Parts: sequence; C-alpha cells; structure tokens
Amino acid sequence: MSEAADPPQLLVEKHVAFIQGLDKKQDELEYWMTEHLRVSGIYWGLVALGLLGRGDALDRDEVVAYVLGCQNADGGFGGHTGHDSHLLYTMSAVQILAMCDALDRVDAERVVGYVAGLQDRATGAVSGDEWGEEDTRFAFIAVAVLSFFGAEQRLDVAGVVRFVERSMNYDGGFGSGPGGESHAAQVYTCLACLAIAGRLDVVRRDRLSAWLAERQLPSGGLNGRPQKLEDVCYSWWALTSLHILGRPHWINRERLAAFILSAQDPAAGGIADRPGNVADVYHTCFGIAGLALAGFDGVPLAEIDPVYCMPRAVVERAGLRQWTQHVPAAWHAEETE
Ligand code: GRG
Repeated sequence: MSEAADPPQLLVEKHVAFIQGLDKKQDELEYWMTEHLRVSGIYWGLVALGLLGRGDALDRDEVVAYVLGCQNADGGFGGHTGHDSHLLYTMSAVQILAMCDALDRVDAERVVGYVAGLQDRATGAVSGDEWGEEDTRFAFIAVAVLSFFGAEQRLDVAGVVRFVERSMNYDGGFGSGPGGESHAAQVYTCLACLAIAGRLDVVRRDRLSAWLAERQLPSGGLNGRPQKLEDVCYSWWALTSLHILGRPHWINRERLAAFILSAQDPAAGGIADRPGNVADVYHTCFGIAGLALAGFDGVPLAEIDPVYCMPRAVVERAGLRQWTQHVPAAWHAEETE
C-alpha cells in the first residue's frame, strides 16, 4: 500500500525571492514588456509579501520614491515614470502608499481632483483616463481612491451606484458596463464599489451567489464565466465576491487551495494561472490572496480585506471605514460557516 502523499506546501521563501527578483530581470524582454504596468506590479508584489508576513522584503523608501515619481501634473499616476495618468495605476499607487504608511507624502487634493474629474455627471459613469473609456472597474476605483482621503463626497456616488446597477445582468452578475457579459472580476469591482458606497442592498444576492458558486470546476479552480478555463486569479475575484455576499462556504475552499498550490513554480517560485504555466506576480498575488480567503492554514497568512485587497491591518491603519458596517441587515441572519 502506498503512503499518503504529503499535503502540498506554500513555498513562502521561494515566493519572497521570486518577488524580490522581479526588479533584477532588466536583461529580460518581459521586464520591458511590462513597463507600462510596473506600479500595479509593485502593488501585487507588496500584497503578496504583506500576506506572507514579509512586507519588509522590498526597500520601502525606494518603493515610495519610485511611486511618487509616477505622479503627473494632472494629479493622476502613470504605470511608470513619465507615463500618462490612468485610474488603474492611480489606484495601485495609493494602495502602495497606504501599505508603506506614506499616504501623507502625496498631495491628496491633486489626486482627488484628478479622480473626481473623470466622472460623467450626466450618467454617473467614470472613465479610466482622459480618453473616456468607461468601465465598472473605474467606478470602483474612483470611489475607493477617494475613500482613502475621506473625499467620496467629491463624486456623485449615487450616480456611480446607478451606473453599477445598470451593469447588472439577469444572472445577478455584472459586466464591464450596461449590457456587458457577467464576469467574476467585474463582479468583484461592482460589489466592492457598492460595499464602500453602503449600497449592497441593490445586489441580487441569491442569484449572484449561485452564479459565483458555479465558477468552481472539477480541478477545484475557479473560472471567471461559463465555458472558460479555471485561472488562479479568480481565486480572488470570485471568492472575495462570495465573501462580500457572506457566502464563501458556497464553494469548496480546500479544493480551491489545493488547486492554487498546484500552480506554484517549485523551482523559481511564483504562482501561474494554471499548473505547469509560467509564474508571474499578478497570479502570485491573487493566488496567495485566494489562499488567505480560503482559510489555508499550512502557514500563517495575514488576514486580507475582501474589498480593498490589502492586508486588513493596512485598511485599519489607513482609517478606512469597515465595509461590514454596511452589510444589509437581512444578510446577517444567515449562518456563514
Ligand atoms: C484592488 C484588486 C484591486 C483591483 C483594482 C483594476 C481592478 C480594480 C480590477 C480588475 C478587474 C478585472 C476586470 C480583471 C481582469 C481579470 C481577467 C483575468 C480578465 C481576462 O479576461 P479573459 O476574457 O479571461 O481574457 P477569461 O478567464 O474570461 O477567459
């Protein structure tokens, strides 16, 4: 009779070394191909390190100086020094500064003015940048970034909520905008936006919870929409959505954790989208975040905030309002475990 295999381990030191090494790959094409989203890369790396209890593994002063150098005259942040401003990188920059306890180093009024200026007051929708692409991601980011500065009132939040509501589908899910196909990552942005706005009451909770639970495939991994392959990143987008809905137990979290662990690169560290693929910092972040949400206890992981996607301790230090204060009263009545 063969002996039972050892349970898979989370390769903490390998992942720390993988993230630390990302900045040293300047002779590799991938380094330059990802230049436009470097600020988000640092955010993903810092979240992963923070959850692993190794937030000090990157040089804080260097990170803060680099990120501050990505702010433009319009108040927004680009993905790298000298790149045009975009909400995606403004969000990552603010989150990095929060994780580095350096939010006070940025001129808040300039950031707030940039973000508030991207809302279309007629429709409530928010653009990602000056070119006008609207998306539920940007609705969330606008509300979230302003919440770091206690400045949500600089937006028409009711208008943002109306835009998010118009992006809701018959299956309870949300797309990138009105008429867009439901997608688990967009679902997260909409739920997180509604959670900060205190408007989770607009959600079709039962339908959406069932749709999210159907994202789990026989491998244990989650996909982002029907008929698609599983991908480690949905361990965050879909499971955190179920957390916000108070129903993380609607999927099998042990099997999800096993899937995430099987996508680790045991040699070079990092986590890939699926077992056997090349690891990257995005999937490393959302894989470890998924493990933290799934209650993986193979190693101690810091608690993660389901709305802001940062260690909960950072959310508390930054003085951000706890989203759970706004959960509709009817949701509290249900057993969650
Ligand atoms: C604070 C975590 C955090 C994020 C800020 C930018 C943002 C807000 C959220 C991004 C949400 C989003 C739409 C992510 C994209 C996820 C993804 C893997 C999309 C790929 O879509 P397809 O069609 O993949 O290539 P599928 O899996 O559907 O085949």
